[in-house]
Amino acid sequence: MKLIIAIINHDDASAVTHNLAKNGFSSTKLSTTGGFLLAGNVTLLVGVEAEKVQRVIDLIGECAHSRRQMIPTTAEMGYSFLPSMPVEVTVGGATIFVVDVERFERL
Ligand code: 2BA
Repeated sequence: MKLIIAIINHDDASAVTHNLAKNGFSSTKLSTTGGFLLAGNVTLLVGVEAEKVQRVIDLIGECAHSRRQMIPTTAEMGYSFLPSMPVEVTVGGATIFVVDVERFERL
């Protein structure tokens, strides 16, 4: 068994969890915060048999879209700080980790 940990955009979370449920996959949704943008995102936990991992990743990919986001930065000029200059970053549709599950119990 594998555990899929998928970090997705908050705005895509409902569509992704609905798509998973519609196709028979359970998921748990956690409210998380990205360490770089410090913006809210969503982390999904999905436990599945190894042979279904790619199917789950495909279902997530159908609903999780990448976005371009402007973030403020502050440029330093020796003795003072310039006003913040926005920089654009691309936030991926989903960041996915797949890890082995040593033991799974439902009590
Ligand atoms: P954040 O950490 O808020 O990062 C949001 C986006 O900012 C990233 O999108 C990336 O485009 C950019 N970014 C992140 N760190 C950067 C840096 N040091 N320098 C320049 N740009 C940077 P994604 O890569 O698609 O990541 C989306 C979210 O997925 C991240 O939100 C974080 O919550 C999670 N994530 C990404 N890689 C991870 C990793 N290796 N481990 C754990 N979580 C990760």
